[in-house]
Amino acid sequence: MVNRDDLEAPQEIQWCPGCGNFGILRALKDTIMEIGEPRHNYFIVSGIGQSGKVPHFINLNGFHTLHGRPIPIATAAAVANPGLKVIVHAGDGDTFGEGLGHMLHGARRNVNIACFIHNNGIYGLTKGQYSPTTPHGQITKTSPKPVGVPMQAVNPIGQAIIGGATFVARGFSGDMEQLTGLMVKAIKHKGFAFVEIMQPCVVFNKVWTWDFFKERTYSLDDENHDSSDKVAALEKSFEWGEKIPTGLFYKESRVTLEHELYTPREGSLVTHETDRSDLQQLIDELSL
Ligand SMILES: Cc1ncc(C[n+]2csc(CCOP(=O)(O)OP(=O)(O)O)c2C)c(N)n1
Ligand code: SF4
Repeated sequence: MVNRDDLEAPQEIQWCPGCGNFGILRALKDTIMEIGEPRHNYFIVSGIGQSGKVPHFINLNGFHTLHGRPIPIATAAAVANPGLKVIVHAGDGDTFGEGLGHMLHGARRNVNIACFIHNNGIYGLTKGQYSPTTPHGQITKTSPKPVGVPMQAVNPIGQAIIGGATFVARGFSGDMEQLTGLMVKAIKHKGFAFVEIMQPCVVFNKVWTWDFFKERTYSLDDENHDSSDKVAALEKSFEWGEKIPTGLFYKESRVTLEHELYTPREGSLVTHETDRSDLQQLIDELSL
């Protein structure tokens, strides 16, 4: 049993008033309380960005690593200790810019981690440069005038499906109930779970406002979408404009990386006994 006070961290929250990150943090806390497992079972990994501050603002084990690199760190933790619930919080720049290769390899490995991607369509921390998910033609601080962003955006849901993620969903930081439900399912899922979370950056992205998402988002549940149909899920990933689908796009069951590595061998790294004399021998050899 975990309550809200247990999750309060001493650090002062340093996001702008109105930022979508508040909703994501709130949903994460609700998720941890709903799952109800002890706090030491969780490990939160983040990269650099506004999203990267999450481990500082929740009282759980955390690791704030380099920009683009949370998924490799999370992979190592999940493989070394399959008993942990490993969660990644990363931005759209973090995940689809420098981190895109890591995201795709994490997905094809089906490592047992839940990735919560804060997609505000902009680089927030570094003050408003266009990101890999900023739509073509949008005017930003760094897009050439008057054309705006001169290239097409990454399709996060499509990338996750093609990459091999076994749980692929989209939430919105303004719909707590749906987002919390998706986070609970993603953490409980055995394998690479990817949740794209649409998040307004009220300072640097004047297009993706709260109203923009409220007017456009609808739940795939309302359409009886078949989340076991990969091709239908991929087709849905291209729907973006007047209507933006949210909810579970795709789910399948596939053996995880940890299971591939440890079967039929016994135990994971965390359960291995370390023989200090072997270690000393190695140190002696290397220090010759
Ligand atoms: C290796 C490396 N490359 C680039 C940067 C500079 N940098 C810091 S945050 C950031 C982008 C942040 O945008 P995003 O990941 O979308 O997160 P947000 O702040 O919007 O949540 C960049 C490019 C860095 N710190 N380290
Ligand atoms: S700059 Fe944008 S993403 Fe960063 S805290 Fe402010 S509103 Fe949030």
